[in-house]
Amino acid sequence: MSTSVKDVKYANWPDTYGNPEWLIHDRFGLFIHFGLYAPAARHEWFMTHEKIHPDTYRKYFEHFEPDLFDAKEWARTAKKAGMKYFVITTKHHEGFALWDTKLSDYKVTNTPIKRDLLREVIDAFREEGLKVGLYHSLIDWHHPEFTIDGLHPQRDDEDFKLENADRDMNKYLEFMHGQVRELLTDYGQIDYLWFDFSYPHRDWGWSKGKGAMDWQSEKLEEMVLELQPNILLNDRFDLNRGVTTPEQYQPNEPVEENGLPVIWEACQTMNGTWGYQRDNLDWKSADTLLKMLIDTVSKSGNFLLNVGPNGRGEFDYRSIDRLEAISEWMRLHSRSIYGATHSNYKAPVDCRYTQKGNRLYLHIYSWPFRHIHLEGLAGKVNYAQLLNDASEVYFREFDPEEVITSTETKIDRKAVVLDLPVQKPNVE
Ligand code: FHN
Repeated sequence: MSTSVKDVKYANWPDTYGNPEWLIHDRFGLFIHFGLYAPAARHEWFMTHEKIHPDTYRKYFEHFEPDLFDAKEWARTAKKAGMKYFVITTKHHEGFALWDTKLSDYKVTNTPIKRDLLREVIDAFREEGLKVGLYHSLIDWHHPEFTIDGLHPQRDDEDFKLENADRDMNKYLEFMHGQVRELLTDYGQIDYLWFDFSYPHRDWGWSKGKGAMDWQSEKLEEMVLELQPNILLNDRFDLNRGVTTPEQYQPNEPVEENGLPVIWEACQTMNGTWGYQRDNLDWKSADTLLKMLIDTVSKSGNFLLNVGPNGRGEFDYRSIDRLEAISEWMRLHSRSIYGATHSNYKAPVDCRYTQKGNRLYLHIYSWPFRHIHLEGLAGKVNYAQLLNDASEVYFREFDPEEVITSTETKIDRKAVVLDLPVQKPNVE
């Protein structure tokens, strides 16, 4: 089933874009949201949601000193969890640059930490063999020429009109394109550029804000591909092509458009927020995150799992806990993820199939199983017995019409590996 990306036509991938083969093979990445919002510990939109005036917000700039920051530790943790690429916020909507930009004083090298943290992260993750992805916010709440729009709920329309009256968006665009140019010039090969975000965007139905024309997206894309011809791009600068990155969304089927597969990536949080939020109680379990990873790949997607490091520069213990559980499962079963995709077979209830070539991986989501009718492959199977007897069970492909009457399954070493879920309960 899984053929090389060169052999497949994708609905959202123009010939001028780089070859997305590594992305489609690697399947699992780390999203990192790190900025001035981290020490505030109330997630990355709190400046707007809590109506904080820029002058007040500046104290987070003046005191930004993630003293326990260790990019190598971040990279080791991501690699151990089985992640093959990462995407880090170079600048989020707050406008703060995590690198030593020459185009603004609102940058990490002007804070007490004084270091170019983006360079340390890129070097450390590249050293561990992960592909380099950069998130860059098109929106900028700090730049004096960025025209505020409906994304700033703390001001009503009259405020916007007053505030924007003397702003020149063309000056902001020169700045924004210039910072993108810096990122794609000064940090070696960048594998993936992740813009954020536009309204209206694809079919997500968001109805206000800026879109491709406002960003001069065609011109931006031309510059990006000139600087880094093999880079992969997402579609949030509203060109509706490139990696489709729906927001915390799990489709029911593999994502297609006009009968062609779409290259897509689910970006998901561990706890409902992207930036660090200390008091958040909405943490997903490792089991849930694993099932989301498997579910995404079973629908031919990638899974970009977010961590929001805290103000000291560390991954929160709750993030570490989940990444460690995922790393153990990936140690055993990453072959059912890397290079795998959806299957044309219909998985049994509460199971998922991922398939790689003629090898099918059955992921069992819930217990206890007594009998499952494995449509399209085997007949009635007593998985409980099988799982008890073997840590790995090979099933041969059966003609869909063939039904095995016995509870035993003819096993020969042909097509299918049954991988165990992360917890193998005692099945009586
Ligand atoms: O507003 C941002 C949000 O803070 C976060 O960065 C997510 C990540 O996909 N993108 C935007 C919301 O879609």
